[in-house]
Formats: sequence, structure tokens, C-alpha cells
Amino acid sequence: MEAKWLPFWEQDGTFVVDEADTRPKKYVCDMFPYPSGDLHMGHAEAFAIGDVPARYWRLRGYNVLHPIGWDSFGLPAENAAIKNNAHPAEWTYNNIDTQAASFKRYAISTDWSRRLHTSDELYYRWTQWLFLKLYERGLAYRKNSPVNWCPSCQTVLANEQVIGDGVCERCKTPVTKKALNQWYFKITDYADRLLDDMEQLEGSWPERVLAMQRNWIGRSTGASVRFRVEDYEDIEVFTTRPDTLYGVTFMVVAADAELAAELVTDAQRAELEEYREKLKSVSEIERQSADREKTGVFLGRYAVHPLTGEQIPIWAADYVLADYGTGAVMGVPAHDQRDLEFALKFELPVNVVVDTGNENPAVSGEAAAGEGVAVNSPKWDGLAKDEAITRSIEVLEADGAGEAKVNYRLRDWLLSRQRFWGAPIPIIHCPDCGEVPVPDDQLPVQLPTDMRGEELAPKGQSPLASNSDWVTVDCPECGKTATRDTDTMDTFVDSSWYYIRYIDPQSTEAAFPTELVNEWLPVDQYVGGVEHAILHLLYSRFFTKVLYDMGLVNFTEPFKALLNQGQVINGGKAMSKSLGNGVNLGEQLEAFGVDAVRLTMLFASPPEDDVDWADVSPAASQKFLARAWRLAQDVSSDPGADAATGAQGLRAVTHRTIADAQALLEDQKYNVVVARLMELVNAARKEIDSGAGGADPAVREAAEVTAQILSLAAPYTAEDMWEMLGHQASVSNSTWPSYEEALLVEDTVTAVVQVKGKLRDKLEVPVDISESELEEKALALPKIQRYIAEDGGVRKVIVRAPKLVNVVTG
Ligand code: ANZ
Ligand code: ZN
Repeated sequence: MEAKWLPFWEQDGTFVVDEADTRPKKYVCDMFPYPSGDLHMGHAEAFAIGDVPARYWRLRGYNVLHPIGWDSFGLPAENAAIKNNAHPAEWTYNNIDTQAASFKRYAISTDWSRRLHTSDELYYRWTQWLFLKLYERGLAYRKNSPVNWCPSCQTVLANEQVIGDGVCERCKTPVTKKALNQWYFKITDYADRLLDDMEQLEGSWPERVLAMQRNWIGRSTGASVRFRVEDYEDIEVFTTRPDTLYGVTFMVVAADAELAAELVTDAQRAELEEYREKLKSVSEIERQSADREKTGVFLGRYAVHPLTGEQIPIWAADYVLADYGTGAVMGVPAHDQRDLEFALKFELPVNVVVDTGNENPAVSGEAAAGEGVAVNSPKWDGLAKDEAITRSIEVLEADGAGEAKVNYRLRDWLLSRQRFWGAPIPIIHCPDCGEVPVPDDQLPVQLPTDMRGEELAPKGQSPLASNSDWVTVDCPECGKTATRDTDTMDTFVDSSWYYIRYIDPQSTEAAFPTELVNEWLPVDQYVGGVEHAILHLLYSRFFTKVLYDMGLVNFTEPFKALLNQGQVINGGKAMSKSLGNGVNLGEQLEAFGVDAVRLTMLFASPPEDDVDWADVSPAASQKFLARAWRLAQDVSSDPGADAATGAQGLRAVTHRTIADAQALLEDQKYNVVVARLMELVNAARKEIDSGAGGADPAVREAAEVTAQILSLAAPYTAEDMWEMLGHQASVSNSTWPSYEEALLVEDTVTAVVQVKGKLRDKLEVPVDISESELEEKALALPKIQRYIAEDGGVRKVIVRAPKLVNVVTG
């Protein structure tokens, strides 16, 4: 079947999207693959899932776009090239070819003419154009700052790429800090909108993804408070609890921040230096851990309390982070746990300023962090927390000592990478003109094609820097000799807009055609792994909002609905080389065929749950497919026969299946749809065996419906059935079968069960249940058995099928 239908679809253009088609549109998009090798079980699952809504909406009469492409820049290609003394393009495009062939065989209903690769010049020319658009708007900038540096990958990492205990996401090497001149996108300008627009996604994105995004953006509201410092500038702190201002007994600055070194007095300098030295071996995670013993150094200097004028000692400690808020906090030990532990360790005073009804924190060791009434706070005594916060901000503003402030955990997106295989940053550095954007008619800034092997090895700066022919360029503004920026863009830049490029991937005129993009997007259904819950989705949402602000798109969120598929595991564990429990997709396809593997993926569990390959049976799927196929083979009624004249029992099952499948598909319960199809096939087979055989038009109807619904999961079998049933065109472009309401009428009723005339229980039974069967079922109910036992046994049973059973006892 594979050999027959694959070329058919290609010649027929079954899945090619016609832009002249005026039917309503649906856009189903799978997160595009990275060309790491051939397809694996994870791809097989994700793409089987993504193909279901695409094929479903197509049958429902929509003009469906379901494209595919490759996220083809990135480190693995470069590492392979270094190892094999080759150019990264070789490895990349070989793998893409292999994967593309496998995807075709896997029968994803894709319009192949839309295929794109982010490493094509045709694509990255526009990635560079987008970078320059952001640059024009002041949303791309360069700054020198300490950044996350992976000593093994020899490149910087975005905060998002530092995981777990502070290790590199890719190679798990502990990440260090290094001061470098780096490019950033100002995603922080969009923090509020990234948060607030999530309202549009509520209910159609997984709640946990929304929670992770919210957390990552981390909006806190509070106040910014300025403390005067003798012989120094004011120090500003961010606090969520300005109502606790009278409880401030010390101030802490991040020990590793510049501020600490500037504030420290000569007498304390040596102690601070020693402390900072020790800190270098402590990871960020450890520093933030709540149960770590507090450490710190007094800086020898004092701040002035803005309301009481008291002298507040300034300390440096590691529990305050340099890059959050202002890198300094006001210490309120009575009401903040970390401050309390710090105060108890260094014998600093603990002043209660909110009465929460708790024991004195200095005694209990537990900060009174909850709700309460302000005390010992002359300007807002007696006010409850929220009112006290409002009042304290008014006081601060009146005194010019502070104001309301919103703070975010989100940092700007560090996008430059010191690696070769990415889109070069289209900026020229001129000794006279400074940063000069590469003019549009000089795009793309192409990657050299003649660098290979060792020339690409990481050296702490981009390998491009060593290619002086490439680096040296005339300044587009003054013509003097200038140099190209040698960094390349994070591959997350590439993947932040590919779903828009699919609308016209071959265009040399524009990144995308606005009008058409507005017709197709936002994506109706996005499908991909939860590992992208933060990075890729946040960046794509950011890009979309920027494009919206530029008037280039008319929507503010790129993905209307998101489905995170589970993982394919084996024996309850993730597949891994070390466990030796990997399953090879190619072998599975050879053994069972594409359809059986796809069906197994869908039948195993709801799409968002894991599929344990040790618990499933592709052989059973194969058997089911054969059963379905034989159904079509056994149909012998003529194609025009009126189904209404067929067996009513089977018709009821068929129409109930259509109605339920529709609801289940829209609810993404694909596994249940498969289960219902199995029931339908069984019912049809029963009818063939017991009734008029394949000549009954109800059997034809059941077989046709089976082929149509099955086409979402097992396209080869479905196509073959459809042809056997006498159709010329592809089942994929047929229609979604319609159901007759009249056939859906409930065929069960509720029977009541009485004991001595009193209603004791109910049960759902078929309308045509026999008296004896009803009696048996009623007497078997646990509740009824209890009453019978209590009342001294059954004397008589009165049955009025199907609605009543009365048990006389005693
Ligand atoms: C005084 C205070 C009193 C605070 C109190 C809390 C409770 P989120 O919700 O995370 O924004 N803080 C501010 N900057 C910090 C930094 N760079 N490193 C570590 N901690 C920092 O929390 C904000 C609170 O975390 C701020 O409010 C500050 O402590 C602390 F009863 O200020 B608070
Ligand atoms: Zn110049």
C-alpha cells in the first residue's frame, strides 16, 4: 500500500494548498524538527498527533495548511563538521534529506512545496532583515556585561539555556561568568504584554505552560525606595513590602555586584575580597536555596532611613542577587525569612512592624510574612497590609524617597553566539561611524562556504573572526575599511518566525506577505514538546508582538491553541543509550508498517500523556487495520444503495461513532476515537456474519465511515479501503461523514429499584432488556443486597421491564 499511495498523493497533489481556494482556512503547525539524524520514535508520535487535526479539518471542508521545515542551524552540525573535516552544511542537508524521505513515507499530510530550512540563504537573509528591523526600533542593542559562558561549547548562553544546577543545557558543563560585548533583544519592553496577552490563551494552552511563562516573566509589584548614603550616591532597593519600611534594620547589597566594591570602606575591603573569592565556586542555584546558611560581610558604611533618619548598616551577602531588582535590598528581618536568618546570624535588631498574631520572630525564628495590621509605623499604624502598602507609597512619593514600582524576573534576550553555524549578525563596525547596519541590498551576509574542520573549532570568539577576508569590509556609510560583526544569532531567533515564513517560503521580495499572513495566522493548532514551554514560545510571542507593532501582522499572539504531546518511553523509562532501551523507528516501520505505528501512537494514550512502547502492541494495531480493510473488501452492495434500508442496529452504531468522533477530535481525545472505530469495525463484521452479509447497505455505510475516520490515523489503509469501495479521488479530500440525529436517540432507560416499595437505587439498562436480565442486574446491586440482608431476605420480586423492579423482603 505504501508503494502504491505515496506516488499517488504526490502526483495527485492531494495536500498542496491552493491559495485561490476560498473556503475558510485552518493552520495546523508542528514544531519543526532539528535535523539530528533520521526520524526517531519521538517524531513519529508528535507528527502522528499533529496530522490528526490537519486531516480532520481538511475533511470538514477547510482549506488546511500543514507545512514542514527544518530548524537547521545549530551546534551539532558544527561539531560534526569539526570532527569530519567538513562544512556544517554537508551534515545538515544530508540529514534533512534522510528525514524528509522518512516524513514522506510516514504520510504526513504536508504541502511539500512550502518546505523551508532556516540555514538556507533564502531564509536567513530575512532573519537578518528582521534583526535589522528590531535594531531600527531600538529593540536590538549591544552591551558589555557578565554573561553565562559555557567553557566547553565556548559560547555564551541565554539565561534560559542554563539549566538545573547552573549547567549548560546542551553539554551539561558547569556554566561560568565572563564579561563580553554581546547583542541583546529588548524583550523586557514587552514583559507586561507577554503576561497580559496570556488571557487570550487561557483554556487553549496547557495551564502548566502558561504558569511556566508567567513564572519566567515574574512580575512583582511593590515600590522602589531610595536610601541616602554618606559620601555616596543614593541606593535604591526594590521591595514588595514597602509597608514594612519602619522595620528596616540593615541593608544588603549583592556581594558580587560592582556596588559592593564601591561601597566598602578601606578597613573592610580585604574581608570583602576574600568573601567574593569564595563565592566564585557557589552556583546560582545554591545561592538561592532557602536552607543554605546565611553568610555576609559588613561594608563599614551606613545608609540613612528615609523616615526615621536612623543609621542603617550596609552589608554584602550572597543571598541577594546582582541581576534582580537593583541588586540591593532593605533588610526587614521581622517579616522576611532570609533577612531574619541573616539578622539572627549577625546579631542585627529585629523590629516587628506588622502584627500578624504570630510569636515574635526573633524568638521563634520564623518571619511573620503574612497578613496583619501595621504597628510601630507612625505614618500608617493600624492599617491592614494592602492599605498600608498604598499609604507607604504615598508617603515615599511625598518625601521624594521612592515610588510605586513593578519589577520583572525576565531579562533581555542575549542572542549573539560565538559560533559559526548560524545567521551572521548583519552589523558592520566602523572605526569612524560605529555600528552600521548592513544595507538591505547587501543582504544576506553569507556564511563562508570554504571554512571546514578545525577552522570551525571554538576559540572563545567566533570562528568567523579568524577569516580576515570575510571580516574585512568597506563601511557602507563612509567607505573606510571596517569589520563585520563576527557573532551569529541564537537559533531561537530563526525559530521565532518560521511559522510565518511558511506562508510564502520562496519569496525573495519580503520576509512574508502581510495580507496573506493575516488570512492564515494565528496558527490554529500548534503541536510540540513541553521542553519548549518557555524559550521558543516566549520568543515567538515576543516576535509576533514586535511585528504587530511594526504593522506587519494584525494579530498579537502567534499560536491560538497549543498541544504538548507526551514522550515515547520504553519500560517506564525515557529511552537512552545508557539504559539500552532505545526503540528504532525504522525497524518498527519495517516490521509493522507506517499505519500500524501511527495508529499505535494515537491509541496508546491521550496525546498529552507518555506512550510506553513496552505496553503497546503495534502487531495488534496491524491486525485491526487488516480487519478494517477486509470490511471494505466484503462490501458487495452497489455504491448507490440507500443506507436507510439497511440494518438499523448497525446504522445506529455508525452514526453514534461519527457524532462522538467529532466531539472527541475537537477535544483531542484521539485515543478514544480509535477505540470507537474498533467498535464500529466489530459491529460491521457482526452484521456481515449474521445478517445479509456484505450486501446490506448499512455495511457499506459503516465501511465508508471507517475509511474516512481512519484516514486521520492510518492513511494508507484508509485510501485502499476507499478505492475498494469504488471511489476515484483521495479519501483525504472526501468529506467528514454526516450523521442523522434520528439515529442517535438514546437506546437505554433508567430503571428504578425499590425495596418494599421504597426507592433504593437506579440503573441504566437497554430499552429491550428482558425481565429476567433486569431482575438479575437489580438484585446484584450492592446497595440492594445490603437492604435485602437487613430486611431478612427476598420474598418476592416484581419486575416491570425495562423501568421498575420491586423487591419484597422479610
Ligand atoms: C523588604 C521586604 C520585606 C521584602 C518583607 C519581602 C518581605 P519577588 O517577589 O521575588 O519580586 N529582593 C529584592 N531584590 C532582591 C535581590 N536582588 N535578591 C534577593 N532578594 C531581593 O521579591 C521581592 C522581594 O525580594 C523584595 O521585597 C526584597 O525583599 C527581595 F517583609 O523587601 B523585600
Ligand atoms: Zn564608517
